[in-house]
Amino acid sequence: MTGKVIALSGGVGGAKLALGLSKILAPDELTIIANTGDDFEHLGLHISPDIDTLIYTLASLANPAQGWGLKDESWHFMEALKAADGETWFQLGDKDLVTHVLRTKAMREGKTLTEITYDLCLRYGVSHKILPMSDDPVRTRVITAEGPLDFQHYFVRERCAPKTTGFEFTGIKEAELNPAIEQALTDTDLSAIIICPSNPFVSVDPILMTGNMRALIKASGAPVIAISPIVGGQALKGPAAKMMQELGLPTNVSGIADHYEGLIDGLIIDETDRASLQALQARPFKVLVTNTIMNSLEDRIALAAATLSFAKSVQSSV
Ligand code: FO1
Repeated sequence: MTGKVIALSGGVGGAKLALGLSKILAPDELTIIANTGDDFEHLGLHISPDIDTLIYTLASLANPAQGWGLKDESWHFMEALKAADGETWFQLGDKDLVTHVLRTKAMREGKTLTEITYDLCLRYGVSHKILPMSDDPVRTRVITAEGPLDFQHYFVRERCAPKTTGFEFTGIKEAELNPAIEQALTDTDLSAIIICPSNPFVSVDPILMTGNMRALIKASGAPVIAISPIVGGQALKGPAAKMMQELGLPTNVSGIADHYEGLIDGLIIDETDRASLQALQARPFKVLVTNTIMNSLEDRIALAAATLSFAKSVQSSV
């Protein structure tokens, strides 16, 4: 692919595709935009789970079983915290803790999240650009039948059990889009915008809702390609399918198509959902059916390559 590529990503699922893209594209050809709505303050530390998942994944340091946190981790801090009757519902490994301590210290010294993310990328040897959607705080809250819950309280502490009735993104109206994102979106060499297979409601929407992100995407003229995070009516990871069901939306690829219609030029669905292809062909975007399940590194690279060539074919037919 010639030209530059932007990928919008949440945590684990999105990071898998971002890794595949990073194996094909040079550092100056790929910009990854990270959701920061999952960020929170915990035990006095600023935690940015999606940024860290992206850094650790691209550095090949992520815990392969969880997808988040570091591999070969030790848990002495959590054991000591438990013995001290501290809050242990959110697991912070000893090595991972260093990232949160460094970020929190740098924030207190007045550095922006963008600068801190750049420094962390250098520290972990990640040369592709990871940009937080904003340097201003945005906090996702899941509105549930039991009341609103901060995202990590809903996701980790309550294990996504409460019924979802909606979402709110505290600070989103005031948050300024990261200026480096605006620069990337107005680059005349931009050739594709990829929406990774992340949760559309709590990972991708906060990015799309920040500042003039949607208008900049439209104005860029670059093909926008989304990869469905729903395969065979199930989310590969996380609560996307449960949320769709509880919100009364179709829990399948057509629900994803509804969500992104008007924004995307192409949708990639898994082979499992091939039967949905005919119905989707009536939509105002192109559809590619391929394997989207990314178990191995080869799967991630193959989906990244298929996404880039699909973007190219979508662009040339516009
Ligand atoms: N996810 C969990 O399910 N349980 C945890 O205890 C947990 C700890 C954690 C610590 C650091 C970090 O960067 C991520 C962590 N995650 C944990 C993942 C995170 O909550 C979610 O994957 C994302 O917010 C959703 O994209």
